[in-house]
Amino acid sequence: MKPRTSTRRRTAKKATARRYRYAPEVETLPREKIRALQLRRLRASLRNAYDNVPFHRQRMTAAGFEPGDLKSLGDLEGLHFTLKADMIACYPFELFARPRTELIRLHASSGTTGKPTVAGYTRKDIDTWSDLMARSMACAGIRPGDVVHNAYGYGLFTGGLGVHYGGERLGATVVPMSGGGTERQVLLLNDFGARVLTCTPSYALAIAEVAEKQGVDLRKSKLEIGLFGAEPWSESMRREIQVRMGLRAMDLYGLSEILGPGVACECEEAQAGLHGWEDHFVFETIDPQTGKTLDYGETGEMVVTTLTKEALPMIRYRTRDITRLSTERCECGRTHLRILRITGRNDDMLIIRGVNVYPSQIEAALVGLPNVAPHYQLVVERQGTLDHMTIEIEVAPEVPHTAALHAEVATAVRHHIKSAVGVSAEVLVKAPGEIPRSAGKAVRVRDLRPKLI
Ligand code: DLL
Repeated sequence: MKPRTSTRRRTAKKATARRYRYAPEVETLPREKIRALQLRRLRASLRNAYDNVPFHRQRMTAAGFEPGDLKSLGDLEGLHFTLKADMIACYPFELFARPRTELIRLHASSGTTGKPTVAGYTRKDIDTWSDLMARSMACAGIRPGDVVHNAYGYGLFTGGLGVHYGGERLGATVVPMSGGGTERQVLLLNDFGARVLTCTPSYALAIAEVAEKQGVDLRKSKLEIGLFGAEPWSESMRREIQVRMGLRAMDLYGLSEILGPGVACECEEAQAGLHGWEDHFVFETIDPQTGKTLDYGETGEMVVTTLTKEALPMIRYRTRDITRLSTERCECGRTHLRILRITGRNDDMLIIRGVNVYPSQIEAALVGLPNVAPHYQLVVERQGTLDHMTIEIEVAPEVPHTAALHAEVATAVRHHIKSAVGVSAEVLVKAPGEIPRSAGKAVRVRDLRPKLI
């Protein structure tokens, strides 16, 4: 039996409310139209890079290529990669395609050693970024009128200001908290009635922990959505945060060399992979050893080309991020491909007795184990000719701290890691609070191996 008209109308209204989109036409563009748009925009973007950035012009000329030669998206494969090392060699402004006076903002990546990579934005770039962040936030379930508690760091890091401008563009009420001062974060999260928390997943856990210590039950607060990213995190971590905070933890991706946050975002309907906004970027995966382009579905290093950036057009930027791309239909109706969960960065891969392992694999196996808190660090040392790993963990605060229990937990974790990840590691159990907490990107690895010069 058909539902009565009023019920039907109500159901339709509910579906439309659920399917709220920031840019509905473009988010659901048929794939052949996306590709046609990409080709048009790629021509203009290559032209911008060729005409205005000597680095790109020299590389294209060396490959016997001129932007007018581009016939299909496949031709991109013949073009040069841009590496982080190229950005550093061109420090600070040599990759910019616009004079400095046309830039209204600079950001820079932290960079653990030496010089940072610098990103510049024209007014139009900031406008595009705000739109893409607003689109990403809506995709994750955030709505105009929501209170967004933004605990990403404000400053040279793109997280704080990126989410801030996107939230304002969407019509949300943004609380510019930045990272740190965790007790105060808990207080204002509650008092301002935030529906949304934005920060790194590791900082979300630190906030949850402080709230629990203060006797504040965030599961009873108005929080419903967490928009987390800027560092690799696992499905186990997602479950842990969701249970502890009583919200849906959504994944947000981006990098400063390409834009900042808002390059890709998960949708609330599927929560299964990040929709990469293909009207502004071309995504590829390559074999990191050979540089050969891989098919969709194959695991490799993601490479991104910008289509609309004015100040910093980027050609085939090697992100170092390891993932798979999927063009399978998504139940949300969006047609843009999905970047599956990023397992880690090329540079973070450890080789322990011949076994390749990413910190996020250890995290996936560790988080959620009985009596173990979701905080960890991996310490890597050289013992003779072999690399040796110690996993530092904490026991959960509510369990009794006896030497016997610590020994029991260490043995259980060692066995579990060996069977789940395939590596032998020592396990060092620490007391609650002993593993450093971070207000931004967590430091997961302490590498004590001698540096090769
Ligand atoms: O982390 C931009 C950002 C801010 C993204 C806030 C999401 C939220 P960078 O500091 O340049 O930019 O670092 C970029 O962080 O290449 C990845 O290795 C990692 N990363 C970012 N998002 C994710 C994610 C910002 N969702 C680098 N999952 C990237 C895994 C991520 N890794």
